[in-house]
Amino acid sequence: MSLLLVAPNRNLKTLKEAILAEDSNIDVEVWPAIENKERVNFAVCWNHPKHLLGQFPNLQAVSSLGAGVNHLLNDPDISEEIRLSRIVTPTLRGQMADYVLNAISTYRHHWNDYYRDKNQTRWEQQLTILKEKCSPGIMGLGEMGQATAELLIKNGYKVNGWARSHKEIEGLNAYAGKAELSDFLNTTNILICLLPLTDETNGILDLELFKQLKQPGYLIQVGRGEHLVEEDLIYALDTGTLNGACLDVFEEEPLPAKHTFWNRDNITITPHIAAITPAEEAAPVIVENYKRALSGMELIHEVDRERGY
Ligand code: NDP
Ligand code: OXD
Repeated sequence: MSLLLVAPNRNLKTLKEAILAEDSNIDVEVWPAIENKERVNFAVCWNHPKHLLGQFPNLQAVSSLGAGVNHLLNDPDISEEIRLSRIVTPTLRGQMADYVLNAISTYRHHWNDYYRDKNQTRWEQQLTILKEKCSPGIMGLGEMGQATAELLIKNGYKVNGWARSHKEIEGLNAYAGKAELSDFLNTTNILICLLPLTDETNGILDLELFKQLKQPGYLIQVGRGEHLVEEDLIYALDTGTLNGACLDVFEEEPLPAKHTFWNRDNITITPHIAAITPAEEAAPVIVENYKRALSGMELIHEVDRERGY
């Protein structure tokens, strides 16, 4: 029996050590140097190569190394009977909430303009956008969305939130389902996407949606690249429907050097770092789920395949 770690371009040494510190009896394999494919029962994956997971005849469960699971649900090599899970930790929630709060402050205080001005020795005062004029609206009130809503509320923002089901969060104006989407958008001017990527949410961030925001709007996109219709974002920025955008996730990652987003002053780009699971927090969850998978128990943060997240 072995546990496989797969994450191209990531150094998995620390994670392997943290797993072994939890339980030194576990046989940990790190892709691509796999000694025995037959022995792999559990895999932990991030950006795993196509057709890799079909090579392990005794695979019982696969965990995402992060919170998102679309890369696992979309993989035809993971058969229906293989169980799926994800890793959500307090630090991950906290990082996401901090990222969004910081993105809102950066926008309100025009920090990006001042960084550019400094490079050109330019002194140009701008009016800070008052907190009272900001209505952040969070799409998706799951693990990341709820933590983000709570931090924004604590920081004095009037926050709207939208999910599939109605949520009771103190201080939050909650909206639910397609029927209440327009009302949610009409009262929001800083839109934060924290939805999972599913058939229903693919391409949800389009021009029609941006036009329904309280104008002018601002977009913070931390969900998945495929939520956003990229050309609609450019059109919305060019026509003043949106004032700007802060993007952490992209259809193609790394974002290609020739991509038009790089040349836009009103688009802030970060390289998918809004929240990253620390190895020492991921390891106990991985070890627990490895053991649960082997004994047929329900996994921590097991994915509901039917629901798609
Ligand atoms: P969860 O699965 O915990 O929550 C998903 C939320 O979205 C739920 O509130 C759910 O509603 C809502 N939702 C799902 N489908 C719909 C729909 N069709 N209409 C309305 N609401 C819907 O997800 P997480 O909070 O863990 O993650 C959110 C996103 O953030 C994911 O895309 C993930 O990949 C991404 N992420 C990005 C990171 C980064 O570094 N950029 C880091 C971590 C996560 P309900 O509660 O009613 O089920
Ligand atoms: C995640 C992510 O899903 O980093 O955890 O996007």
